[in-house]
Amino acid sequence: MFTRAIVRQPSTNFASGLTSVDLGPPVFERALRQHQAYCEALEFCGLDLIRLPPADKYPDSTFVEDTAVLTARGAVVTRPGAKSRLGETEAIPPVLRRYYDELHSIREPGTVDGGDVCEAGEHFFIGVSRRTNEEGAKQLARLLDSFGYSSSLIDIRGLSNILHLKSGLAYVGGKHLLVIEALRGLKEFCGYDLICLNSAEEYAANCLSLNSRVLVAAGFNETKKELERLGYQTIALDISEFQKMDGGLSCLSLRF
Ligand code: CIR
Repeated sequence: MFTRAIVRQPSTNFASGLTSVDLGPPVFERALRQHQAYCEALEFCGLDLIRLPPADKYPDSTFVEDTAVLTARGAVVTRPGAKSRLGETEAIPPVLRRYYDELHSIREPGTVDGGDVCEAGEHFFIGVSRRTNEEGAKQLARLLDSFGYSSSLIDIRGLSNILHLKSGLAYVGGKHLLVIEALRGLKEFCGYDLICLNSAEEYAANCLSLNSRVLVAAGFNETKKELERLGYQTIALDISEFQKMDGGLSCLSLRF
């Protein structure tokens, strides 16, 4: 059960952030409206929001998920893999100290983006990606182990179509994992029930399970219908402007 989420409104220079997709520049006013609707959906799911001020110095800082890994038993401040994003973590410890007795952190030369970390109950999948290096992934695995969680590393460096592990994988509840085709055959997912996305809906893999609801990107109706068929209550949210900057639903908050 989540009770809180950290969010950060996009800064005015949000369009100068990093992106690898070719969907055109985001429209700032629309991004603000979409962010507001996202925040309202989190509140509807029972979360109290902690709002960090927008930071012009860091155009990607609205993707606050990448700055920490928060669990019920411990918190880890990450070390994002993109140089332009390293300073984003400075805003995190002052907030987390209110809720966690001890904060851990990823140390140089390790790098971890929170978007590469997929919690599935007592187990965590950690992506080794263009952002999260092996050293960072191993540091995180050791910290999770010290909290009493198991983890497995999944190397996605060979997949050019996803930035982070959670761009292609989501845990939605029970034994259900939503996966893109390229990840479905992995031995690490043995014992889970896989919901495989159709190729036109792969962006919808980054959905967000929050208490009794699943947030799904709007416009991906097959995925939404499949989740509903399996008994999940969904909320569709338009996040087109964040998609243009390589982001998805999970990236916009840190839930705990
Ligand atoms: C970046 O490239 O770092 C941002 N434009 C997008 C980060 C998305 N974050 C996430 O998936 N957790």
